[in-house]
Amino acid sequence: MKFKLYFAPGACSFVPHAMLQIAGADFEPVMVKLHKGEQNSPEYHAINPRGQVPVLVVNPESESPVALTQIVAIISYLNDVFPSAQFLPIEPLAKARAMSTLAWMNNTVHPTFTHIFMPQKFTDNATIHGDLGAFNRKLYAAQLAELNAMVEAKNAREALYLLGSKLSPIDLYCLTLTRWGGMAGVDPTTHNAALWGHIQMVAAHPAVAEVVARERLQLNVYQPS
Ligand SMILES: N[C@@H](CCC(=O)N[C@@H](CS)C(=O)NCC(=O)O)C(=O)O
Repeated sequence: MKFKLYFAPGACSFVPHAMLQIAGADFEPVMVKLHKGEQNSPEYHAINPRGQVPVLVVNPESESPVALTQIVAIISYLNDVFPSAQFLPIEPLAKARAMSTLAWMNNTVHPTFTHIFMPQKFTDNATIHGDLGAFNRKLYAAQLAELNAMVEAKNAREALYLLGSKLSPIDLYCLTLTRWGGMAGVDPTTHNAALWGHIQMVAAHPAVAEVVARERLQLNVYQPS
């Protein structure tokens, strides 16, 4: 089976990008330059009318390729298609708990950052963009602290990854959200030490390191103001 993944460097699409690499999937990564607005072009809207990454195209060379959007759905699909990667637990309750964390990351933490990075998506009143950013920076810092506590708890259990011995999409999403923290004013080296240590370990996984290099990511993007 072949795939095409539309991704943007450093965006949430990192999660499926790394999963495809870890699984050894036959896929073509296609870069979308969000800063140039490529996601709003008619060509890209023909692929995803919502103008966002990621999009996973299944069987892109076939007569009926299927474009799948939404990270949580893509994660669930890749978990089913690549069972040997053991991305998610098999036991129903453990799997549901993993999905619960992923849903929270995707529907709460991720949009909190969007309020900081793209306030224009939430109000066209530019005079309140600063306030929106400031308020959501505080929320985001608290959410990263929650992730840090999750990592501390898994360290106390002496587990390698957040779900145990296997690298999961939760660890990958942690990497993305922690990087974004740098842009939101949270220095990962002085806050959330456990989380910072964890994402460096995740980034050193050979398949993840390949994707970090392909997307040319720097893990710490914090710049003091
Ligand atoms: N809920 C969506 C969120 C996707 C999303 O927010 N993508 C961002 C990048 S992290 C994007 O494409 N932003 C460009 C835009 O909205 O213009 C998902 O899970 O796929």
